[in-house]
Amino acid sequence: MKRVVSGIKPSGDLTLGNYLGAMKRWAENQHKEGYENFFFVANLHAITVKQDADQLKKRTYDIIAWLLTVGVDPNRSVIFVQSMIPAHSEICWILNNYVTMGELGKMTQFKDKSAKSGREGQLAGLYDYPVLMAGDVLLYDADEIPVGIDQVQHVELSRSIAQRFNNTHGETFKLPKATLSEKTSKIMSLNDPLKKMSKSDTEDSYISLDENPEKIIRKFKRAVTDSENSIRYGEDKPAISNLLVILSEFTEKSIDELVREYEGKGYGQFKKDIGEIVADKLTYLQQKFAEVRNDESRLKSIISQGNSNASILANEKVSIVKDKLGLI
Ligand code: AQP
Repeated sequence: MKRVVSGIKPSGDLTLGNYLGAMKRWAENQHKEGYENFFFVANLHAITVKQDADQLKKRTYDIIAWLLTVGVDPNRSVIFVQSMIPAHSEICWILNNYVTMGELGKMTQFKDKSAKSGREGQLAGLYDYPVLMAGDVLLYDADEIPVGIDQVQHVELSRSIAQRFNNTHGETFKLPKATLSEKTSKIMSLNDPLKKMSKSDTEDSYISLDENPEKIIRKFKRAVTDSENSIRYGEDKPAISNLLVILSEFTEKSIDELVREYEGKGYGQFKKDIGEIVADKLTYLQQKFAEVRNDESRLKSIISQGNSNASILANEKVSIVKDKLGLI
């Protein structure tokens, strides 16, 4: 049995990137034979950037409700909240002693996110984020981590940390492997196709899952395009390629099929169609979401069940680690 572990930060409204790159795949992967899935709300990761407390709490339940909406099934997968399992914070502190400042300083996400605040304003939590992430997966002996391409570097670091601990104290952690979906590993920003679509970026750069249809259609209409008015997939057409990937995910048609369908048609028609198709599907999902989100007592009971299943493994791992280190 292979174990899959992955999380989402409640650091903003969920985007098409989170949906296509993570949640939709998580739901699909549940039906693969021989896999055991653990999905969590990474709220401890979210506070590495300033958050409003009420918003953070609301978004935590929103993520759980979105997971259920897109088909993550609590009877097939363990769904839990990171902050409710103290073992995550505990293992992070311990693993901090198996990673160097040099390694953490090289992480691209830290460099990108801290660039805005300058060296003096950089938070230690943001710097340490990859160690918390290593703990998240090592606690559960995860085999596979389905992530977007931007997170691969962090999974590699988790492997190095695990390897280092194992070399010193004997076999303790399984070495996790990042798994990428070919097409959706990186959904790009609508106004800069060289940048990842991110929930904390400017509003017109992403589609949030709770966006109304008019706004969705408008944002796609305004999405940047490439030179030469033809619908093709390729490195020289990053904006159109990104839109083709999105359309392909929403229509279940292959990129080749779509390229053939749009031969001789212009960008205007293409972007209008994508806007309408995405708006339709999201409106349908939003209706489902509203029902699921409304039943907060059900959400709480799913979280509580998931927490209790996850805690068994997490606590066991922390206790093995503490024993090896002589921590009583
Ligand atoms: N644009 C994307 N394309 C493909 N996958 C994506 N993911 C996020 N954005 C894209 C994947 O979603 C999972 C959860 O991500 P996260 O919310 O925990 O962190 P993130 O990757 O940092 O997401 P954001 O939206 O960019 O958040 P902020 O702006 O707060 O940093 C991960 O598997 C991620 O790869």
